[in-house]
Amino acid sequence: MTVAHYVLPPGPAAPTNADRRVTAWVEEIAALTQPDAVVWCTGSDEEYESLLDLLVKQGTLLRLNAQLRPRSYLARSDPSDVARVEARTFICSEAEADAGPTNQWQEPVAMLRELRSLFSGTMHGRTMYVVPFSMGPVGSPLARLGVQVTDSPYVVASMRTMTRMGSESLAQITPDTAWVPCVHSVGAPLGPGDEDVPWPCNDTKYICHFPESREIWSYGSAYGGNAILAKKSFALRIASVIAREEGWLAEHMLLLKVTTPENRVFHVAAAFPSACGKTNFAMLAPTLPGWKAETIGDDIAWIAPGPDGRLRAINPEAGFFGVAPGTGPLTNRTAIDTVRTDTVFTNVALTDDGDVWWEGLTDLPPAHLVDWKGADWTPDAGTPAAHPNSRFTARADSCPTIADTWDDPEGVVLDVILFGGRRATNVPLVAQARDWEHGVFMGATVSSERTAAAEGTVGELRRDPFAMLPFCGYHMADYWRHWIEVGDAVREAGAQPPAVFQVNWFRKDADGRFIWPGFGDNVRVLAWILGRLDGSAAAADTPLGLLPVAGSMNLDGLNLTDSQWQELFHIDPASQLAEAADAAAYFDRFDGRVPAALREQLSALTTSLERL
Ligand code: GTP
Ligand code: SPV
Ligand code: MN
Repeated sequence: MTVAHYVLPPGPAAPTNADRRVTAWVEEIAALTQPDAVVWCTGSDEEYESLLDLLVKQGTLLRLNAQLRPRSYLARSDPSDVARVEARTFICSEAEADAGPTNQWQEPVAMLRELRSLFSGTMHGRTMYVVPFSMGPVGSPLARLGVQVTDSPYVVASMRTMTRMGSESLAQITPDTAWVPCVHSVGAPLGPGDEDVPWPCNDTKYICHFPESREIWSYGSAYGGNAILAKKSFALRIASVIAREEGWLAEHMLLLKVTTPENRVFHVAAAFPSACGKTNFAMLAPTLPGWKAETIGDDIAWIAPGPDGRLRAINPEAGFFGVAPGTGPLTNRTAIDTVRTDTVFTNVALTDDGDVWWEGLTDLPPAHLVDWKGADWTPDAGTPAAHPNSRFTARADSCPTIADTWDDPEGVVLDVILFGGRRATNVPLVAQARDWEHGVFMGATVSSERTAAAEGTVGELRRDPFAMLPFCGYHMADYWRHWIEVGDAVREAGAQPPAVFQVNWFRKDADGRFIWPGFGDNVRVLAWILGRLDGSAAAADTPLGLLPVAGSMNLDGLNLTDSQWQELFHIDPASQLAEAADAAAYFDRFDGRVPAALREQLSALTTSLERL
C-alpha cells in the first residue's frame, strides 16, 4: 500500500480535535481506495441539506411533492440491491470454531488481503465521507463509538437519521476510548468521463466482521443493513462480541414503555425476526381503554445490569428503517404519522401527484403508479408496486408516540422480555416461561417463516434463535450460555431478571387466514402478560409453558369465537414432538457447546409432551 506517497485529496481538513488514531486510519483508507475528495461529516443541518441536494442532482433521490410529503424523498435502488445478503455476510474470527455453525466464516488474514485488493482504487471518481457516530446517547455510559467511511452519500444521509452522527460523536473519541472502524464502498469506481448511475453498487458483495480487531468492511451494496454499518454490523454483530466480554447483551429487540389504566409503568423488550412485527409492536396503538404504549426503540436494544443489578436497556439508534408494505392507517397509524414529513423512502411506488404508495397503505391502489423499478404500473400489473422489503427512514423524534425517556442515557428498567416469530402453526399466541432458563430455551428454539428482509425463499421455516441468526457475532451456543449467565449475575446481585414470554401473532386457520387480529389488539396479550407479573391473570401449566386460561384475557369487542381461541392455543402432541425432535437435531449441530440447562429443558419438554 502507498500510504507514504498518497497526499490526501481536497476537502475540508480533519477537525483539529480528531483523535490521531482516527485521522491515521482515514489516511490509510484514503490511500487504499483513492477517492477524489475526503469530507469529514459534522452532522449539521446544512450538511444534511446539501447531501440531499446532491443526491437529487445525481438522480439517487427524487424530491416528493412538498405539499403532500414535506422535505421527503424517494430512492430507487438497483433492482439487484434490495435486502441484506446473508450469503455474503461473514464473521472473520481467528478461529473458525468461534464463529460457530450458524455463521459463515472466513480466515481473517486471507479475507483482509482479498478486501484490500477489492478496495484498492474503489473510490476513484467519488468522495469519501468520514462519518463519526455514537450508538446510544452521546456520552451515555451504555453508548459505544464508531467511524464509518463510505463513498455513498445515500448511506451518509441514512447514518445521519439512524445514529448520532458528526462532530459531537467524534469529540467523544479520545486516545483511550474504544471505537469501531467501519469501511464501506459501493464498489463502483468512476474513470475520467464515466457517467455515474443513480444507485451504484457491485454484483460482488462482502459484509465482513472481524470480532478480534473489531472492524467492519463492507463492499458492493448500498442497501440497509449491508451498508448502514452502525446498525446490524456494529450494534449487533460486533456489539454482541463486546457485550459478551463485558457482561451485557446486544439484541435484535424493540423497546416499549407501557402504562396501565392504573398508571403503572412497565418496560418490555421483544425479539422478533426481521419483518416479523418489531416496528409495529413498538408503535402499538392500544385498543383497550386506558392503556398507553410509547415507543423507545424498534429494532435494537442494548441491555446491561444497572447499579441495583436489574437489567436496563437503551435504544442505541436514533431513527427507524422500517418496512413499508403492510403499514397503513388501520394497522400502524403511528408509523404513518411518523413518515408524514422528513422521510426518505426506498423502493416504494410513486403516485402521479408525487407522493408515495405501497401495498397495505390503502385498501385499493391508485389507478396508476410508477413502481419501485421506475416503470408504469396499474392494478392489473400482477407484480407488487412497492418492493416487499421497501422501507422508510425517519428520525425517532418524528414519532408521535416516542417516550420522553427514549434517549435517557441511563436506559430504562426492563420488566418483560418477549420472543416471537412468524408461525402459521404450533406456536401459541402467548406462553409464559416458567423461569429464566426456560425463557432462554424459548429464545434459543424460535423458528420462523422467512421474510423479504433478506434474500432467500419467503415463507420457508428456519430456526432463528433470539431473532439473532443473521446477527450474532460469535458461536450461537456460547451466546445462549451468555444469556444464562446474565440471568445468574442478576440474581447474584439480589435482583430478579425480567419475566420471559413467547408470542406469535401469525397463527393461521385452515383457510390460511390469521386467527389473531394483531397490531393494536396485541395490547390484550400485553395486558395478560403484565397481569401475570402481579398474579391477576390466570394461567395453566402446559408442556409449552404457562398459557392463558379461558376468560383470563380481555377480549371485549373482539369477534373471536371460542373455537378460534382454542385454535390459538391448540397443542397437537404429534407435531410438537416432531418440533422437539427437530430442536434436538438442531442442538446437535453446535459442537457440544449447548449449555446443559438448555438440554435439560428440551428433555423435560419431550417427556411432558409424551405424557399428553
Ligand atoms: P425489521 O425492520 O426487518 O426488523 O422488521 P420488523 O420486525 O420491525 O417488522 P415490522 O413491524 O415492520 O412488520 C413486518 C410486517 O409484518 C409488516 O408487513 C406488518 O404489517 C406485519 N405485521 C406486524 N405486526 C403484525 C401483527 O400483529 N399481525 C399481522 N398479521 N401482521 C403484522
Ligand atoms: C432487518 O432485516 O432486521 C432490518 C433491516 O432491520 S436491515 O437494516 O436492512 O438489516
Ligand atoms: Mn431488524
